[in-house]
Amino acid sequence: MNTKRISDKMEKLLNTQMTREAYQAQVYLSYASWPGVNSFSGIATFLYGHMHEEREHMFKILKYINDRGGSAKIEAIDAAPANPKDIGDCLAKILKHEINNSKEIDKIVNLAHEEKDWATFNFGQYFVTEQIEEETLINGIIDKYNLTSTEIKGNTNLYEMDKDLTNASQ
Ligand code: OFO
Repeated sequence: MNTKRISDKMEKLLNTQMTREAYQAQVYLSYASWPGVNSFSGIATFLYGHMHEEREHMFKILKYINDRGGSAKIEAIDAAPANPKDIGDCLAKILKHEINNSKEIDKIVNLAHEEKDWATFNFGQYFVTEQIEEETLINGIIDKYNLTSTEIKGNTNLYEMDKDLTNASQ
């Protein structure tokens, strides 16, 4: 019996987002490995944590598609971008990835609203909230980074910030 409870269009959009979450994880993985080999182990730990979070998002969407009678398709993931120039560039690029991702999440919520697919609309709210948290978190870290790297000469404060991030919330 066909028990599919999402439209074909929604199934396609969710599948695209599932692969995008896998890509987000690739971005964090690559950006975490880079400070890791450059002695910023706190920043690396923080970014590895986010890599795991993005993978959980990917799995959450996979499960939702299948639970609604659709079919999750595992597709190729784009390669992670090139290494950033420095920590500031790394953080700025992460924020940009998150903002772009938020726009993609909005497409799901918009379509769900248009189709009166309230189950997916409700499902999408988790990601809307998550994106608000992530953008705010990264923005806050960028503010700290700007303070530490421009207000005081030398890397003492950058070192302190790196230690801070080891225990920062994900
Ligand atoms: Fe940036 O968290 Fe996934 O969606």
